Amino acid sequence: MTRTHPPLSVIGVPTDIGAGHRGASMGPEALRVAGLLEALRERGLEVHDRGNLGGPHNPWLPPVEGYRHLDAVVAWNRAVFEAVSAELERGHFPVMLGGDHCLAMGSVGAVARHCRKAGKRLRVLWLDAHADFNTSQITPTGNVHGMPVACLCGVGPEVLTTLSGPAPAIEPHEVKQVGIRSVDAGEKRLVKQHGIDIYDMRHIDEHGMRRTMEQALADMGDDTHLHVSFDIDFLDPGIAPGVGTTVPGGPTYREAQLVMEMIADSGRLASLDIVELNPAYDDHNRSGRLAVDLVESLFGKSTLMRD
Ligand code: HAR
Ligand code: MN
Ligand code: MN
Ligand code: MN
Repeated sequence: MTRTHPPLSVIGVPTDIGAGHRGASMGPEALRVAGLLEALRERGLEVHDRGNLGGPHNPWLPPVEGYRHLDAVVAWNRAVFEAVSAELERGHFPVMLGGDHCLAMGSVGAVARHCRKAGKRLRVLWLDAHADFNTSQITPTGNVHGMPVACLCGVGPEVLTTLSGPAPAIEPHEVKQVGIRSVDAGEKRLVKQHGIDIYDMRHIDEHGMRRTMEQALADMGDDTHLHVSFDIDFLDPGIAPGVGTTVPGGPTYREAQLVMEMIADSGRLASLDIVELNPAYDDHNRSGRLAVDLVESLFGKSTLMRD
């Protein structure tokens, strides 16, 4: 299947400011070293590497009122929001290279604001082991990478919930989560209360990945902007050890390939985060290379010609 994408703008976000382990700040370079840009160009895409954003260094402090490094998280996300907004404005497809998952507040915030202005529908597909729906009251760690989905839905500190404007960036029904297998006690109550569609590993075990992805990608139309937020810890740690927070029992290589292929076939993909790759935990950049392999499928690489 041949698909046309607008030019891609690749934006490095070299920070671990929201994480519980140091090292995700090296993620952007590991993805470049694994050949991400070349692989995308090989797909026939026009790819611009915008280099890396800058922001505060990680002071590695304990939580203050339930947040670690809140001011620095805000600074990084303002930079992400501005950069992604500028790329969407010029009609490009933004690709964030994380960096920890807190950056999705800036990227999804910018995408959501763009969709409202352009009259487009938004679908956020959150591929992750974690629901990332914690708040300062219920977080076991204070790490803000465990909070971006809540903040995007308007649940969180005002400095983060208003990044993209006064209203919540997204409505709960706009996000679908796949691969989830670690949700904290208080977080379980919150995701239920907000009605987040979570296709957890049990759902995948019972229905299979094909049916799961049909459900997660259902009801999109020509006017839908699909944003994929790909947390590398979505993948089973046996194939992707290079993350700070591994959770056993994730999707296999074949399941992950099918996820990417089905997203590509939807034809709606318009922005992407690749987050939480932590080279300090990796094995000779194995997880970085796997991410590149999967992203090739996400942009339509397949074994045979299909249509
Ligand atoms: N739920 C745990 C917490 O809030 C762990 C969150 C880990 N998050 C990520 N991103 N690695 O999904 O601390
Ligand atoms: Mn995450
Ligand atoms: Mn995760
Ligand atoms: Mn709506």
